[in-house]
Amino acid sequence: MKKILIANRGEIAVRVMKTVKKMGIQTVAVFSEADRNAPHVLLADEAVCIGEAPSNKSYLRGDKIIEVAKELNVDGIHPGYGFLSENAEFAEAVENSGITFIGPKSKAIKIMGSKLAAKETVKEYDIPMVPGIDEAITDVDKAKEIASEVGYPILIKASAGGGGKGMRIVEKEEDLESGMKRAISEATSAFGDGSVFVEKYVKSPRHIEVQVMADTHGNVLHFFERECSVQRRHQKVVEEAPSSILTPELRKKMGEAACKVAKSCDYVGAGTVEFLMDADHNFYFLEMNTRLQVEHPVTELITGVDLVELQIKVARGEALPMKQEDLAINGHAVELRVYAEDPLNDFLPSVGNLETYQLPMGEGVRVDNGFREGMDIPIYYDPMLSKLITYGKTREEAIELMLEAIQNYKIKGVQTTLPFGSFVFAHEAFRSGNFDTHFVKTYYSPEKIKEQTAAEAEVAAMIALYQYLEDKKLVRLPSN
Ligand code: MV4
Repeated sequence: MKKILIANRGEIAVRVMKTVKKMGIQTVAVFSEADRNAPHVLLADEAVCIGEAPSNKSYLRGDKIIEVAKELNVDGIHPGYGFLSENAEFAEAVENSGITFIGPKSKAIKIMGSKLAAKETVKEYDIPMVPGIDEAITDVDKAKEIASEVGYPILIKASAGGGGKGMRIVEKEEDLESGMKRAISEATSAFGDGSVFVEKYVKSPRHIEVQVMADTHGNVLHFFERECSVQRRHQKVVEEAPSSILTPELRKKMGEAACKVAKSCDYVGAGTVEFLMDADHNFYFLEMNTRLQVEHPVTELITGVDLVELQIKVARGEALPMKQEDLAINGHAVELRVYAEDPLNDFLPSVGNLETYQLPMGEGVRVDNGFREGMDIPIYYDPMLSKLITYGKTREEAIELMLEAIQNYKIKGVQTTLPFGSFVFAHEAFRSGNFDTHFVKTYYSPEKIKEQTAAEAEVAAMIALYQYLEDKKLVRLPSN
């Protein structure tokens, strides 16, 4: 491969290009009219405007992107995450045009895009699943039968759903009929597919996912787990690797289960197998994401591998250059997604101009960033500015570094999730490792950040006053 087109924008386009360049491969950026001066455009060897600002006129225009790739003699297309990354038709169209799609075959994308097809596919592989039914269900009596077998509360899920969309908890039998009718009609209008199924509702789950990578020679490796239990409305905000609760035995079991999920669909490339873990540390397969994930850096920091480099190598047909025994966890990494959103105002997007934008630096600090001082944040896309990642020998060290890095990240002009990050990483429940997916709902309110800001402002005022009085020689504090 001599030339790779990155079909994405923002921090992930920049991150992918860094590795492509490191490998001595030429880079092609595509961009919308809103992104003319964006970092990913300036970093690329070649850059082509593919349309107007809205995603459906630019970053989602698979046909246009393939046309550009053919014109510039591109050998491979890296889709990043979001946009076209899990679009089976796009992956197929890329391959049909003689270009390598840096990702799995469209068959695997299609299977894992449907929760029911995924369950069906992994069935014979002895993967733990949440008790329930693994086929589309419309009959209320059948649903009642399953529900009384597994016990209430139950969860109705849409097969085509994702990220929590189309889920409905049912507490008792008399609510099942109306719950199902609503779930089916919601799924039909949201996804054009009304298939729903029923599972036992796991009450206080933790979200633990396993990074896998497969080559075209039948090798599948896992790169241990990430924990992403701190979410709000199914949007991850804080991630870490490894999870603070896994034992080596559980880690091995989950890693092996994840590899089996990958094998079940002839997976190639980087993928993530999501599990739920209940309070008794039972784990259940949920779904597989067939892309490089936002939170992949925490895995890179604890394993020392460059996952994008491996993606490119396996896409070129090379065998994975290591064995499972060669992989080990070294240290601990935490990540905060820095969004231009206002944590004091229901996390509404806070777009505007980055009047001040200075990144924290130092040993153990990594910032995967897509912005520069002075830039406007486009309203058209996901408002994530960057990912702040810190690495330490221990979890405590990584968390301390994170709190320091948040203080050293200077942003003016928009509200961000940085203060929310300080709240999470300073919180006793997070620090002790005793938390689940209800963390934000249980502990967070805007007042928590207001209190924090007020306390910080008080300290700042005291320091300023002291300095003022010192400068005027009005006070002398005892010194030694
Ligand atoms: C569940 C569950 C409890 N029980 N399934 C949310 C998104 C989708 N990936 C699956 N999800 C869940 N499935 C059963 N049987 C709870 C969730 C869930 C959740 C999962 C992971 C991370 C955060 C979550 C927040 C709320 C609910």
